[in-house]
Amino acid sequence: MKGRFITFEGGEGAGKSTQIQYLAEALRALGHDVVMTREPGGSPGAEAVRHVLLSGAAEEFGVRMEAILFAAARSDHVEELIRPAVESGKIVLCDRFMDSSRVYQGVTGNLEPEFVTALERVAINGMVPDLTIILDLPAEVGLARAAARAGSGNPDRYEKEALSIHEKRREAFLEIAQKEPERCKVVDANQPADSIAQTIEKLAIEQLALSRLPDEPPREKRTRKRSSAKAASSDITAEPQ
Ligand code: Z5A
Repeated sequence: MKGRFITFEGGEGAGKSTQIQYLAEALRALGHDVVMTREPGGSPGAEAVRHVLLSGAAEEFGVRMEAILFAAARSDHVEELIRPAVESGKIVLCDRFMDSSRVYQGVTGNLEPEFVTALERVAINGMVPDLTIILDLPAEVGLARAAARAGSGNPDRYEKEALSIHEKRREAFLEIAQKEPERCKVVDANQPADSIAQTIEKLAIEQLALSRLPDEPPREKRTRKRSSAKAASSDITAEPQ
């Protein structure tokens, strides 16, 4: 069976990492094989690029350069980790993905939409999430959570930006959800973590059921079909000898 790909999006401190942990636990309890990952990063190549991006080392070269680096990291992550995991039947939970590029580099980075779309197409190479959870809360609440987080140290490249920019990102995520309501579900993140977790678990289970692949035909039927249609080579590849 093909697995599933679920992404979590939202502003800083929205609770993405916390909620991924909750959902992973819930899905594992149902017997699913779950992989948790994040962007930028998630594969060795992408993790190498992560530091360059979050330290601010690439900032002086401009947002176009940063966007290309995010896309390079995403391409490696997709091909090395996400696609193989989903194809082998696992459920991949990813902390940020393509919508973060649309919002951070596209909307608040002021990059032309055509450029962002072209990078996205190359980077994801068809790997569109089955479900995207958008954790929504006022930017100041998220920033306060991120600042209060134990051991968070200095704010990173993005955390240090003005509140108005963070609010613009919040609006941009909500706009994506409005345009793609099938894929994107907005969850109020200004609640206790365990009630948010319950909402997400329900959403994820519903969405997985909706997109469940049809059951494979019974084994004896497939065998009969193969022997009666020797000329059809695609049938032969359907089952190992
Ligand atoms: N970026 C980009 O520009 N373009 C891209 O394409 C991609 C990313 C992929 C990645 O940073 C940065 O890269 C990001 C955008 C940019 N900007 N920044 N900064 P990151 O990975 O270091 O950080 P993040 O993705 O923003 O996540 P975060 O700040 O670590 O937050 P979070 O994962 O959403 O939240 P959390 O760690 O689960 O929770 C934060 C704190 O709040 C923590 O102490 C929790 O215990 C607490 N918490 C969680 N839930 C609750 C509730 N419900 N109530 C109260 N407290 C809570």
